[in-house]
Amino acid sequence: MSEENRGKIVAGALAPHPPHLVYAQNPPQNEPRSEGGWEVLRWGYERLRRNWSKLDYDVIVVHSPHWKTRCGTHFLGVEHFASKSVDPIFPNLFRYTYDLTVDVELSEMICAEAEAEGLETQMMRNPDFRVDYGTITACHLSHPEWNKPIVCISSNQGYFDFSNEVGEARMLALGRATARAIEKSGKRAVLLASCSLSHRHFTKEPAIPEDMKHEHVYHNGQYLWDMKILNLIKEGKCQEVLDIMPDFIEQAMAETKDGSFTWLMGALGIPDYPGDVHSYGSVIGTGNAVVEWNPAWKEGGVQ
Ligand code: 2X7
Ligand code: FE2
Repeated sequence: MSEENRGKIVAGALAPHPPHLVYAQNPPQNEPRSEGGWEVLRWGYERLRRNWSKLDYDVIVVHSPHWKTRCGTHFLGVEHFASKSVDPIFPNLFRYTYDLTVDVELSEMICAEAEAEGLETQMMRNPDFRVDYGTITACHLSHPEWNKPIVCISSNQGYFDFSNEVGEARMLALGRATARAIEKSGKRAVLLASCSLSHRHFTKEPAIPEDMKHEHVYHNGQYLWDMKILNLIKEGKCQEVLDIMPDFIEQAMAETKDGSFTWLMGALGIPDYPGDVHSYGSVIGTGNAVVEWNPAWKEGGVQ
């Protein structure tokens, strides 16, 4: 394959999925109506969308913590899904009618490369499968037009069944497999790691969920952990982030325990250039950041 026909990852993002962010936006697909809220995080997504509207890409590849699979990593393997997604914890905020297409060819290629890495895998062929809200929310917030196919990857339970170290090793392997498959496919892809950072959250919801006088950092230790991670990312030190990831997971109850972040790092070749932190904010006390990496920045830093 000639150099120009090679597929590539054109960008990647940490793309948190609290359903609150979609609720606050009032898109036509979501039934409940809101008065807004969580603007700073949503402005971060606005910046991401502005940047990505200038990129040429064919497909969105997303890894989600809310599609949990017991035995290995699964991939959506049906071309079209349309249904209503209702958040199990926040049905008052998220009842979203979705209609999406899947790039099954690329899904199968990533699945095959993941097997070559020694990972347990499976294609998900049930046409009535309900796509998880972590996938739908991150895709909606980064590309609400829904006019590009997606590839959706489940989170296997390696961190929970074995250890954080086993989980991390698997996710780096899955990331490498994703990058190889994209390269072989000849397609141009953007990647979404659909996850929050620190994840300790409120146990009581305010009467008006979008009443921002209630929204705040839950625990300063968790906040300091999030800042440690984000400052390393801003300095281009993602290997250092991975070095402390097992401790971060334990001490900040981080949602990175489902592997999305480390998968993204593996796919991007563990960036040694700065990621652009578009925004940080809490949602029911959890730490969330919208962060973008573009391999074209490798030489020039953040543009
Ligand atoms: O799934 C989530 C999350 N990760 C963080 C905050 C609020 C709700 O849902
Ligand atoms: Fe979540």
